[in-house]
Amino acid sequence: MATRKLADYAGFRRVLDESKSIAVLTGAGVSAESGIPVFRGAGGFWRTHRSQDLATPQAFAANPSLVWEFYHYRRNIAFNAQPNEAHKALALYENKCNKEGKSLTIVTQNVDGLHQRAGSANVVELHGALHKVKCTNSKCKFIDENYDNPICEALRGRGDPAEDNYDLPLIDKKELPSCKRCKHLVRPYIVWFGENLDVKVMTAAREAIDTCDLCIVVGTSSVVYPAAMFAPSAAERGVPVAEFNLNEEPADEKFSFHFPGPCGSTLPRALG
Ligand code: BJW
Ligand code: ZN
Repeated sequence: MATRKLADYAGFRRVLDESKSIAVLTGAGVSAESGIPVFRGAGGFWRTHRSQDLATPQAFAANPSLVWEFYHYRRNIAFNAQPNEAHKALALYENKCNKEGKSLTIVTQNVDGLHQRAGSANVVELHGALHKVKCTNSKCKFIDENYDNPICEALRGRGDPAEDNYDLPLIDKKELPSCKRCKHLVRPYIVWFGENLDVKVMTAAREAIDTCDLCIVVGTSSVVYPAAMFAPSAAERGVPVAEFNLNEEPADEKFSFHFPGPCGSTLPRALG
């Protein structure tokens, strides 16, 4: 990448002003300044488990009690978190786009709902949402919204990795969250590793990426597919890609702009 494009706010501004259709791909880093742990690196552990080892259908089948404890912890953090300056800057900019007849779509890998709570309306949630559950009964599969905290009594006081409660007995399936319709066990409505993304969601995301004339990538390590291929595919078509990440180096050398640093500071400056 040419160094002139490092933190080139004026150059980015010119491209931004000319763009008509903006796709914004976000990852855990956009919510880090709201106090939500990222997945990889130091923040990516819950107790002794790597987060990505618990976010699998195999982990849930083997130990639904443990996985629900992990998600109770994650729900508690997300429900109590507040949108930060990066979420707010994106919501404000979407509003500006709407007034000017431009479009802005956020394609997020996050499941915390903070973009919507900041005021963004056009959001595609690639990996599901913490406030939703899905019935595990293959004849039912009912998807429901649920903001209860805790989601069931048996999870009360559980899940905090800072507390010395690692050795509590497992919660019986009958006491874990159950389906409103058929009473079977429900699971978090989250796309776990090895699971396919929802077809409609994937179509909406591809549409945003394939039609954009500017792609903005915020706070993602760009290692999890299919999201990891979105920005590179836009760059392949010659669309400028601007990355905002704590990392000094861009995730892909084809990206046009790189803004290193906390996106709660860099993004409002770039979009303001
Ligand atoms: C800041 C900051 C600040 C910090 N400011 N920046 C092709 C090739 C190889 C493998 C595969 C492939 N296709 C599919 C796979 C398998 C797998 C995969 O990609 N594996 C890779 C790890 C290799 N993908 C899947 O299984 C997906 N399914 C699928 O593709 O189905 C078809 C298929 C299956 C199997 C084989 C082939 C095809 C599903 C992926 C589902 C991911 N789910 C999770 C968990 C749910 C969320 C939850 O429980 O809460 O989603 S995993 C986890 O990673 C989570 C995240 O959304 C996702 C991405 O992480 P993200 O957002 O990038 O976070 P981090 O922590 O990695 O990075 C944070 C970044 O922010 C860092 O860069 C920091 O520097 C930065 N940062 N603070 C700015 N303040
Ligand atoms: Zn059901």
